[in-house]
Amino acid sequence: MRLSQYFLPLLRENPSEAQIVSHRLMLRAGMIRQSSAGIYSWLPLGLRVLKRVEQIVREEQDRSGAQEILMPSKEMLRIKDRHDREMLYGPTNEEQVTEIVGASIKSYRDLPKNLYHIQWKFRDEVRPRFGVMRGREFLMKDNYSFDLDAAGAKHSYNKMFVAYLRTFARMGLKAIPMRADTGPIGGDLSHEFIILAETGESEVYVDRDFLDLNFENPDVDYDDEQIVQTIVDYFTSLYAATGEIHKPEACPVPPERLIATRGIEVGQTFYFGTKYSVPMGAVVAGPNGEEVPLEMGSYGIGVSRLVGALIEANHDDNGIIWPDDKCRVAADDLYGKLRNAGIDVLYDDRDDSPGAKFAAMDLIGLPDQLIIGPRGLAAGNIEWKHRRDGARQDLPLDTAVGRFAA
Ligand code: 5CA
Repeated sequence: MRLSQYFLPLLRENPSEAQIVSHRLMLRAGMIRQSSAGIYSWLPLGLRVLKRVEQIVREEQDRSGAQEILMPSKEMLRIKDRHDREMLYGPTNEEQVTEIVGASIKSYRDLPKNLYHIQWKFRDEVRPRFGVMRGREFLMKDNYSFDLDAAGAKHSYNKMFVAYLRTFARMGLKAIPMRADTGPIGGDLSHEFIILAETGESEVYVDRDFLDLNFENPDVDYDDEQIVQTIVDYFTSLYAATGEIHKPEACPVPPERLIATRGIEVGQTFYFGTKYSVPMGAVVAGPNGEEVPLEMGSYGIGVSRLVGALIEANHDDNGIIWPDDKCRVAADDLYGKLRNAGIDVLYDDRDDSPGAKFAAMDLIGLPDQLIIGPRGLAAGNIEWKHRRDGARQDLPLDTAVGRFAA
């Protein structure tokens, strides 16, 4: 696309209504335009980003075994009935999906099931603010798991927990799962996935050691209950709680190890058992023919909020810096292959600028430098630089190992 033809209404000035950096940059970069309080139009650049975020969310849902559906969008809509009485649509789709599954699934043999949809929600928030972070209209992925018993429901919960870790890790975000209040949705087990950020709306308390955990994409066989449970245990072994449930007197972490800060909630998981299925009569025939109410959980991700959260985590004074992990994946892979081929490699995997890395490598003087950058990589190439004469040449990535394994 030629920029001369692209609809990209950039703003020169900082819009006065935008208090946080993501809101400012989304308006200035022509990604969104406000329509009314907490409601935005998504312009070409913003929509492109939103769709990519949505696609990552979708791929990880599908990978975990959840199946996509689409339910109607009217939620938290205050309407007046014919007698002028206030009416309120349910705030999420718990009831609707329980009705669908309850009416369609009759036997325990058809379980478990996990259905998700990605749909615009409307919530008449008291204080919409911070752009897409707290909107009145926002894009949410919500899904609902149905199991025969509590053990099955726990496995479904754990699978979603891991799918969330994978989803956020793929976006380069460190979203910490924290014990959370279940709020109006109810139930006894809930986690909020929260990215630490001073501008976040949630108050959080986290064991400092959490920051050292490895959040890289866990590779997982979702059917293996033990592996899934192990990953959940690893990420719940350290203390992390939201302000609503944190009690200083009951906190197991000594004060010097406890970080009190703020964060952006990008997802939440709930296990609520039979809270909806019993009153709605959503039952299946169990193995002995008896009626068993469905065990349920629900799980949400703020897809449009994630666009703001990504910018909060990836910007500098000049603007947005979209995360790009292609180079790191290629570099990790090449490093592994070179080592396997018995080649002695020093891999500069530090979070530094390219200039700083080139300078350090010249300083220490290793004879060959392999440089992986986004442009070359797109053409399948890396750059090979000789330290002695400074000569550089492109090398097809797939020939690199053979070239050095002489
Ligand atoms: N039914 C459950 C999960 S399916 C539910 O509604 N959960 S929720 O209320 O926690 O919302 C899920 C996610 O949507 C939140 O974690 C948050 O990331 C996002 N979200 C909630 N309210 C807003 C809002 N007003 N603006 C933008 N994103 C929001």
